[in-house]
Amino acid sequence: MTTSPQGFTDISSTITAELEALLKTGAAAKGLKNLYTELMRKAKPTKVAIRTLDGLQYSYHDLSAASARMAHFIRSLGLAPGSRVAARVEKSPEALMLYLACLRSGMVFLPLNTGYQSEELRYFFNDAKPGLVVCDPSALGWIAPLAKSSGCHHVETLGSAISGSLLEKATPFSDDFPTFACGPDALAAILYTSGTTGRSKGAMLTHANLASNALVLHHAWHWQESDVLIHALPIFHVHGLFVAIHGALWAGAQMVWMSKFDAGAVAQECARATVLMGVPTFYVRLVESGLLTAERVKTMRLFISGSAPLLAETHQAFTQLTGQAILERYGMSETIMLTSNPYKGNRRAGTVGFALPSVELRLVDDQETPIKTKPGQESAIGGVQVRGPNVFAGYWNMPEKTKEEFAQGGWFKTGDMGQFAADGYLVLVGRSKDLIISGGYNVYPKEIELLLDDQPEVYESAVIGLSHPDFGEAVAAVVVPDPPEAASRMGPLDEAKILSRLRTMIAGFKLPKRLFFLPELPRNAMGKVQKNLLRERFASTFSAG
Ligand code: MLC
Repeated sequence: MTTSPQGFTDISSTITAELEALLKTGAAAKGLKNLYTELMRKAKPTKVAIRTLDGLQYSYHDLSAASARMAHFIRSLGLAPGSRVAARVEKSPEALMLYLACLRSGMVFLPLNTGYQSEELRYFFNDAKPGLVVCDPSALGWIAPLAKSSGCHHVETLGSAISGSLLEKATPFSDDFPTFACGPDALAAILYTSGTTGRSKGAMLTHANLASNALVLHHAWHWQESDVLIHALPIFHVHGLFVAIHGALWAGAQMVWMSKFDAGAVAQECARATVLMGVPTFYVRLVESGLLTAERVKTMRLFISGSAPLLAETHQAFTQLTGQAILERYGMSETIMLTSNPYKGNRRAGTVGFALPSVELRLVDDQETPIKTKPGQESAIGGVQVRGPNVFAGYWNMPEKTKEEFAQGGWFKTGDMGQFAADGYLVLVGRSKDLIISGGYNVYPKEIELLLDDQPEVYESAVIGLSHPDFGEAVAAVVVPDPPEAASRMGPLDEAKILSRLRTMIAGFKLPKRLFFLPELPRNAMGKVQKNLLRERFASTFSAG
């Protein structure tokens, strides 16, 4: 079954016409030349684009001028369009300017989580071969040698307090830059996502992928120039970088910029903003804070949640407090946004709504045969597959992996299992991939198991996700010591010793929050570890406080 743009019927013809104009390259059509141009089309130069909590204001002219200077600087390094620019920098308006500079100059932006440690960065640098690496000044000492050993000759710094060599070196350049007409299929960004084998894959997103999704969301969520978005997400992932920032810029709207999520600060800004985007943890913490009331959020028109499942109880508690229903949507790095609950209709808890206009969505059975659904009847459960202008161009340097992830006819296999409710809402019911989503970050157990298995005290391990009141799921590991009989003697000291070693190897959000020692792992007749039994056994670890 393929869904129609149910829930979006009032805007789907406008979107179809605008998308056709945007994506066609013929002389008569507008034709997408560079995403940057589209993002700034509605920008009024003197309007404030970003306001920070320290009282700094950046106009649209400031974004354009600073990104022009950075674009000139990047080009002055001799980097050709298509070169990768890796950024492991703290969130700041200048970091956004760097992203815009990359778009304008035709570079491929490679944003990296600020929690990534040296072994993670070594892999990304060796795989993507960036022509320029930009990092926080405090990390230069260890990142520069890593970049150089991957063959990168240019390393600059960018600090969160308007500091760093990138800004110094870009300052002398002109604040006017002719945005490069790279065309719709040029790569705009590579986003690394871990995988079931433990090896990260770089999802390649084109200017057309990003522009088409921004256009669709602009209409689906009724963005207005008068909107004020509370931006409290990190800007190294699809959610904060593309969904949130593109939404605001495309509309010529304003962002209130927070370096990280803080329930008190967000609640305060709710008194004058209009839109908030967050992961479920944001909403759990906002509900817990007790700071939100209908009166406090009366200027707010839209609360959006994504990147992880929002519990129905959080959805309901939020509505009870504020009188507003959170709009849950569904997406991933490879596809940007796929579905959304309706803006005008019923935003139903526990569902991710309908396929967005231009996105085709189907469910398939184990044999990859599309599941047929009768109107008015709930469908069978199946693997979710998607197609559309938003679907990425493949994994960097991994043609075989890319082929595996697409079914015949260009359908991308999301790895999620879903079911259509009788009235067409999509409900996600599980994952076919072994994946944990903690506070909106994806963690692939295999990556952590490989590291654990390398530890001298460890014979083998199984990494699982356990229900967690704040993060939704939290990473935990069950470890069989070497020798297995030592399990009963292992205790908190061993746990701390192993975790402190892992802490230097992986970003903090991937670090298991608990280790359990067992003499053996439960296996089925085929020898496969039965993680469901481990999840059951340790289910109350975090929920019991
Ligand atoms: C931080 N920590 C986490 C964590 N975030 N642990 C597990 N899961 C997380 N998500 C750990 C840190 O390593 C640290 O450990 C401790 O918690 C406190 O760190 P912090 O920085 O103070 O945490 P906090 O500010 O509370 O951050 C929690 C959070 C943040 C939920 C606000 O993680 C966040 O902003 N998440 C959003 C992720 C996101 O943007 N995802 C979008 C992916 S795109 P220690 O041991 O050092 O104290 C995508 C597609 C789509 O999925 O559809 O959107």
